[in-house]
Amino acid sequence: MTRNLVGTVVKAVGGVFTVVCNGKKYTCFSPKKFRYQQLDILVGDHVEFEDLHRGKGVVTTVIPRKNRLVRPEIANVDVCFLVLASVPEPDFYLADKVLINCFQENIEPVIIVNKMDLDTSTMSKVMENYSTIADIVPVSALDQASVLALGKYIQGKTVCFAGQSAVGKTSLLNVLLPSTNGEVGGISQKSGRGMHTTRHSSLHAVLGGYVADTCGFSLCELQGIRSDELRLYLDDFVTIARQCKYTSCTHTAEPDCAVKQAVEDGKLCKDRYMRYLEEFAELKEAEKNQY
Ligand SMILES: Nc1nc2c(ncn2[C@@H]2O[C@H](COP(=O)(O)OP(=O)(O)O)[C@@H](O)[C@H]2O)c(=O)[nH]1
Ligand SMILES: [Mg+2]
Ligand SMILES: [Zn+2]
Repeated sequence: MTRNLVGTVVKAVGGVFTVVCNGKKYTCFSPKKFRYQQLDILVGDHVEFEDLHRGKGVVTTVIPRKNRLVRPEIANVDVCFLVLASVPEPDFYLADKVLINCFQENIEPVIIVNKMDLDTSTMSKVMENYSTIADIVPVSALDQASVLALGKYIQGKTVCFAGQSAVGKTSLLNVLLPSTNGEVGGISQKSGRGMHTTRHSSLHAVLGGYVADTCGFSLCELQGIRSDELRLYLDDFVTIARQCKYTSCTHTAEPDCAVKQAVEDGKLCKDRYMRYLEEFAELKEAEKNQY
């Protein structure tokens, strides 16, 4: 007699899926019909599976996904830890892109300001730019307690990291997962081991939720957003824009623009608005070159 269970795929290697259900790991296989239907099973998928015996199972259903990241391939990401630091200096253009993508993918962004042991001025700069858009949490990878306080965002969720190289993503992950050995400083500790350099991303059970061990590269690039839609993905702009004279105001050349007014009144970060203008112009330019 078999029964069906529901679990989360935490690892996928060559058609073998590790599925966690009630804290227990099952080794599951994809049924043949999935292959014919070209149905993928991804890390992060919530699946129904038939519990066979001795911890083995066969997946019967992939529950509809909330979202799907491409690099790494992970489904159902709830939260993105966008890591910024004093060194390297924050790339706010990149941070804007991550925030826009999070908004589009229905992922809650949490901004982590790392390396607080080195500098505190970055924190105020980040607050100026983003305090109305996301929670901002100061941490240091050298201070375990500060990192473990991120647990409130992890509990019951699937989390991935994003951010520039060398801000400390791997270091923070290593504090969360003392058992895994990542690649601190960008130097692969696995390098020189041969051909199999492809990294399969996995989810790790941490503080009552799951954390991906590969950062969300695809969140760092804007894809398929038109210049005149960009304004719709900036949460703080959207609220203010209700007072613009034109409902489709792009906050560039239109008269009676509430967003421009908010910048003048010091209610919206000027730097953020200037970056918006640049990003808008960049998308516009790219659209011109398409035709
Ligand atoms: N002082 C200090 N150094 C840090 C901190 N977090 C990371 N680092 C250092 O910053 C460098 C890059 O860290 P890494 O985790 O590889 O960054 P990643 O590229 O974002 O994964 C390494 O030399 C780390 O030791 C921190 O909180 N404080
Ligand atoms: Mg790293
Ligand atoms: Zn406007």
